[in-house]
Amino acid sequence: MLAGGGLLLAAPALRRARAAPSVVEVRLRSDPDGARVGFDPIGLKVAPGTRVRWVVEADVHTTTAYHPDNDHHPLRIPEGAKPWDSGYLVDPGQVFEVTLTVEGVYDYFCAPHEMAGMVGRIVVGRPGGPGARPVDDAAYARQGWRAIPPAAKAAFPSIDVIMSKGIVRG
Ligand SMILES: [Cu+2]
Repeated sequence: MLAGGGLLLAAPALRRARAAPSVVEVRLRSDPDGARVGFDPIGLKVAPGTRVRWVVEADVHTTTAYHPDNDHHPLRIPEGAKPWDSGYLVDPGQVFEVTLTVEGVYDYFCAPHEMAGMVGRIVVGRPGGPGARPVDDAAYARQGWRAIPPAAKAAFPSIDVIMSKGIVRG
């Protein structure tokens, strides 16, 4: 009887261990003229280990981490986190995925639409790291990094709002 009871207690833990990682979806949107573009949601709070899936809805986009490895853009993801760059996503329904494990703030942009302010922000666990600090183009210039265009700078949702709402729509 004792052995049987022990097995019952162990079963839920086994199920949890085998569960797939949670996935959140971000749409890459555009109106028919390409005049209004954006990530939806633009801001997200997720747990470490969450898989983020970007899905093309319309137009051509990328999802590209703010990281010097990505054509000298400034570092705005946690130190030690792996940068990503989807390359051009051209077909509706096309997806690109990353799993975010390091805690902190991740800022990213769409290469063809960064000037138009197409950026996104994901907070993994607790906010911290370079993405949690204000944009500082003068400091970026000293590192040989690019400036962040004004429309992009203005578009980042605030970390406080992301933390309180969990999801922020553009
Ligand atoms: Cu875009």
